[in-house]
Amino acid sequence: MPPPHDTIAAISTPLGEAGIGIVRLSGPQAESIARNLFHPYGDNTKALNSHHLVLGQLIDPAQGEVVDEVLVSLMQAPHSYTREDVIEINCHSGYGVLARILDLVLAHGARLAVPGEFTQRAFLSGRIDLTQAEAVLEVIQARTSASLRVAAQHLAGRLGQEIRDLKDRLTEILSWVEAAIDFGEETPELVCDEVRRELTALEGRLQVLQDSYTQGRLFREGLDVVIAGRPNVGKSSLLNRFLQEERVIVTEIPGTTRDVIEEMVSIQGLPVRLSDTAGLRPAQDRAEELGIQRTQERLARADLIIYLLDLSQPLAPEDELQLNALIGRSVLLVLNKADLVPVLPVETLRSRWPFPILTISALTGQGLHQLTNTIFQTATGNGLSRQGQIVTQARHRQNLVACLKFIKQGQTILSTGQPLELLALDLQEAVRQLAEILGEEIGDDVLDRIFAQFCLGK
Ligand SMILES: Nc1nc2c(ncn2[C@@H]2O[C@H](COP(=O)(O)OP(=O)(O)OP(=O)(O)O)[C@@H](O)[C@H]2O)c(=O)[nH]1
Ligand SMILES: [Mg+2]
Repeated sequence: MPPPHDTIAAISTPLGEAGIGIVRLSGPQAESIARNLFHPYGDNTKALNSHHLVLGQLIDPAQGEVVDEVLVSLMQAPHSYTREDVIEINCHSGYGVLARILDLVLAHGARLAVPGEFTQRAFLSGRIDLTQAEAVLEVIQARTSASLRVAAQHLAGRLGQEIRDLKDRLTEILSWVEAAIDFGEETPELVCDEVRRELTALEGRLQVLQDSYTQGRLFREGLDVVIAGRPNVGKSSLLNRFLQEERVIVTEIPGTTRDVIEEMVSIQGLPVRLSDTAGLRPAQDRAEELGIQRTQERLARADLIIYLLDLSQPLAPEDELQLNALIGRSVLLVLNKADLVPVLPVETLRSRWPFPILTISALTGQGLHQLTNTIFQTATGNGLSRQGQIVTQARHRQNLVACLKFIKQGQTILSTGQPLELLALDLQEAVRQLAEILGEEIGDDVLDRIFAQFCLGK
């Protein structure tokens, strides 16, 4: 793909009223466009040195009218985000100011960037690999400190480095196999043994990376937790407890919540999408029927279900039906209203359903700490891994799965004594899968799909 030669521009901060907004330009004309519009205060000769911030006025040359007082920085190629000349105009943030400055730079020769185009240029110029480009979006979207930590490691290129290591190792093994093919008949058994041993070691490392996606997905997308149960058991009260605010209406009237209410919370650094739902019972009108339908849809795709029971009430037939339907799913059976006199037969619950049982009071907060611990443990197994690289992107996982498949095929070829040419083909494919993760061999359609997820100005 040839490097782009036009100059792009976009508003890089959210459109709205705020202290600072930034219009960014990248490309060969960035500096000259800025020089046309920007009038530094004081000594002009020192203006726009690379990597310096300069204060002055942005003036519309057509009317000689001052648009805003701005700070402008020039980052000359190749020492910039895109490796092209980059200009950042720090103005005041407001719809009118930002739109006017953008219009002016467009009128002076820049083209409006498409979403993700700055980062795409950073990738195309070779400053970052594709895992790092994807990490930019991960950093922007990180909801908790733990998610951010993983994203920042990816941005720093740690995952890319690990993949490059694996790819180099695999390429070396491939070169042994190719050499053995060239030497023809006298293929030494020794080479095959060595190849087998090395491939097994690589399989182990690839498997660890592939498995890390179970956690990685959680960091990126969050854990989908649904609170369900009969009306009035305290589902909405529990959501409010988690959020520490009166987000949802709570009343003593059964059937208060009729829709799904979803909020993000951080549970020990884990991003959790927590949904309060309409209570499960035979619906009494059309709205409730639709609400209960939504509850069932949410239950079907939840990662974890908090099934709430009111321990001051006997078990209802609806509960039994629902709990039977949830066998095999990840469920916590949570008994609420621990501050009241218990009626619920806990031993019966324990003997009939395989779910962990916890007791809480959404009213007093009793047991909440243990509940959050259990949610965290259930989701992460042994807690969040702090060592090694974590794969967060489905795209990376797919390539890892394919890479492993080709290596396993290769091992079979070795152990069944088939021609080494076949092994070489599989290893070439395996290498190609890793190159795809890094973006070294990748179709434009895939690239477009990746960068289309970005916001404008990134
Ligand atoms: N004593 C006691 N009352 C509680 C507790 N949790 C909730 N309640 C009360 O139970 C009633 C129902 O609470 P909600 O949170 O609205 O229950 P819900 O499950 O969302 O009910 P629906 O929206 O109708 O399905 C309210 O009067 C709450 O104050 C608790 O731990 N102890
Ligand atoms: Mg409710």
